[in-house]
Amino acid sequence: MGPLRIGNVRKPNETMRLIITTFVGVVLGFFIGISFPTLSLTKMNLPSSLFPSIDLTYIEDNYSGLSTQALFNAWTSLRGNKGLPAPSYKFNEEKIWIPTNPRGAERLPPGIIESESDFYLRRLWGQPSEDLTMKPRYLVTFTVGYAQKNNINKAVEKFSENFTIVLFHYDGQISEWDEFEWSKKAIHIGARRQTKWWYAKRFLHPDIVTSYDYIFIWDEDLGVENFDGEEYIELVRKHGLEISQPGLEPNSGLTWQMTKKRDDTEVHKTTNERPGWCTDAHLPPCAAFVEIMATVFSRDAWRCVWHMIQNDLVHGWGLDFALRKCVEPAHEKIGVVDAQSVVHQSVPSLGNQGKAENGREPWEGVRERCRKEWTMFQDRMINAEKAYFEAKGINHSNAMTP
Ligand SMILES: *[C@@H]1O[C@H](CO)[C@@H](O)[C@H](O)[C@H]1NC(C)=O
Ligand SMILES: *[C@@H]1O[C@H](CO)[C@@H](O)[C@H](O)[C@H]1NC(C)=O
Ligand SMILES: CC(=O)N[C@H]1CO[C@H](CO)[C@@H](O)[C@@H]1O
Repeated sequence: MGPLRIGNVRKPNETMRLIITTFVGVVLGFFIGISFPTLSLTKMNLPSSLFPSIDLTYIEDNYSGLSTQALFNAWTSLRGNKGLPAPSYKFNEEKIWIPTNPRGAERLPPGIIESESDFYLRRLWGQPSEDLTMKPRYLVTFTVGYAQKNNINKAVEKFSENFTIVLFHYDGQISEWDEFEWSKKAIHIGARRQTKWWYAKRFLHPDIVTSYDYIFIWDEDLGVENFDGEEYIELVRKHGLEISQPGLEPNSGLTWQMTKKRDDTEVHKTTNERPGWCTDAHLPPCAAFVEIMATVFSRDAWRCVWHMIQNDLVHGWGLDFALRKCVEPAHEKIGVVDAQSVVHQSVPSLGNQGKAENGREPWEGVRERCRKEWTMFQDRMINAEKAYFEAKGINHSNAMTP
């Protein structure tokens, strides 16, 4: 900037330059002003009265306005003020390579690696260590369409503050849910016309949900009048259930005897099916079996089940029969909680998000795909086991359980 020639007649482009320079100065000063206190106020313990006119709400609401430039400015001013040394690189001449680190992160010192995460919401300000006033220990997910909002609202009320609520939206309506107070604290994930298992595979990786003792992966059409989340967990713990579901109240035609609520027990792990349905009393559908509409997994069971979910088999049909491969002994660790029950209302929801083709109703195509996926899943499981036993040199027709 040249010296100002006050009184002189300036050429238009000089006037322009002066205006721009002034403007840039003002903007820069402003960003230093707003960035500096947020980044270093607490650290430096300066009285906040030094920054009397900073409106913190403004910063919060305009977070995206904190440009890289602003952060750079703040950093420079920090360095200037505190005499911080430049980041030291002198150790880096010796390269880090740690094969036991997570794949792809071998170049990092182990102390910096965070290989797990969670769904805890944090603040934009303050000390990170003070963000969380509590860490819910259980996770509940519902895959929802807005049409089922009242049902979901009732269901959410049955889960205390010890549960993190995640909604998977298959119909693109998300902000509408904010009419419910709880929705503002829930996590919302949206992708149109996707299923519960599609979401679960993509957003509930075991390393992401590892903070939770139990994970509920539920449909949207469950009636929960006789259900309470905390009491359910208590029973599941007491009876050592790694994979479970609430008993189904006998309303309409139940598919399986196993999942039917009983009145004389807290929990049951085995049942009598129709004659000829069970080759083995310890195997599905007589034991080691729950359905996939209202499933609850322990952390460890979910770590296994997640790996079994196929990316392309989105309906999850057949998964119920295979859950037992994830816990041992399955007939003791899979069960139905009778003392906490739900009603399966069988609302055709996502089914109606299908596509009408060749004169068929949308749900028909969906149903057909479900059946097809069931067969495909079974085939894949059989082939995978076969390949394993063959590779091991074991006669698999002896070794394999049906
Ligand atoms: C939440 O969990 C804590 C710790 O387990 C427990 O003391 C509290 O009673 C739970 N809250 C409710 C509403 O059950
Ligand atoms: C595997 O076992 C079955 C039944 O015991 C037997 O019939 C078959 O010959 C065996 N196959 C091989 C390759 O050993
Ligand atoms: C939400 C909010 O306060 N937004 C503000 C962000 O900054 C602009 C000015 O750049 C204001 O007009 C908005 O009100």
